[in-house]
Amino acid sequence: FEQEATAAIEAARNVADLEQVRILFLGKSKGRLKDLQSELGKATPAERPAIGQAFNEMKLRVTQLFDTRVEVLSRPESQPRDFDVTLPGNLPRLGREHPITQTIEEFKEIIGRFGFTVDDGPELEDEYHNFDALNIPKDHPARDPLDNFYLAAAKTANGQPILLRSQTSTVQIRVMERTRPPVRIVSVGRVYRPDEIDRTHHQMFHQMEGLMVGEGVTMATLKSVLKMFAAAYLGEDVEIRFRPSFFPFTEPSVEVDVRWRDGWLELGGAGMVDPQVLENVGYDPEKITGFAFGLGIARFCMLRHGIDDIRLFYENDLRFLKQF
Ligand code: FA5
Repeated sequence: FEQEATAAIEAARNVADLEQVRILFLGKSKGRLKDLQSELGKATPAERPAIGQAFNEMKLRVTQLFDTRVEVLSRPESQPRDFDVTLPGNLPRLGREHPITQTIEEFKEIIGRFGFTVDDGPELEDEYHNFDALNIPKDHPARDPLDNFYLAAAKTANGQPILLRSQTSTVQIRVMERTRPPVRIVSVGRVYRPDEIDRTHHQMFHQMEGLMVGEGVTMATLKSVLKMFAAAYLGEDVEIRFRPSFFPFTEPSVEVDVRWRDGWLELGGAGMVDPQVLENVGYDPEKITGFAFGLGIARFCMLRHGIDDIRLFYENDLRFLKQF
């Protein structure tokens, strides 16, 4: 019995097999040990003590071996594997940064080389920072509720309307309010306009605002900074041009175009900070001058990668995003 029980216990490969062995050999009602025990009754009274002792010792060895095997086969490393460890694994699919985010990071890096640091302002703005301080008159069409996302229910503590900022130029004001010249910053972020959506327009888009204020800052400084910036991003042979334009917060004002394939593409607006704006933030326009620019981020990214529809950036189709 002992030999057979020992062999069966050692042959069991898992806890379930072992349980079958237990029922067969050690089972309380029908197990073979039970049968053996009843055989003991046939021994003569003189034989009984020795046989009984031998039986008990044997029973102890078998049950101890059984307990040890149960413990070993219950360990995690002994559990059966239901997969083939030799098969190649499935690599987790890695995400990546959105192309707009990649462009923003690259912009910050490039413009940083020209000594510009990165600053920030809120996306929810009051009318003062979005319009008044930027010299945009009360009756200017840019303030039209149909051209802006005003919040219907909220006002500032002093009763001003609040809107989703329509341009990053708001950050010019916020930065100048809290710092003294010289200033050399950029700010990149989302702006919102209820424009008609088409291949080059969306209702939420990204702008990079630049502001440089100090002694002796001129249009020539502006043009060389923009030219160096565009060349670093789009390539050395890039051409840019200024077209006369108008913004209430710059004088003179220009539109910045870049030459692309057969034509010119508008990248943003720029100009010399209007003396009135400098006064609004407590700077002395007699002593210092400054330039500012506001560029559409997606336009650059579209140029470089030959993307013809701005909507692709905001639809988040993975087949598009995976290409960057
Ligand atoms: C402005 O927003 C001015 N704040 C720019 C500026 C800054 C001028 C500093 C002077 C000094 P404008 O509305 O033209 O200007 O927008 C600037 C750029 O943002 C555009 O050239 C274009 O590249 C981008 N843009 C404008 N509207 C949209 C839109 N709906 N979707 C995507 N990009 C847009």
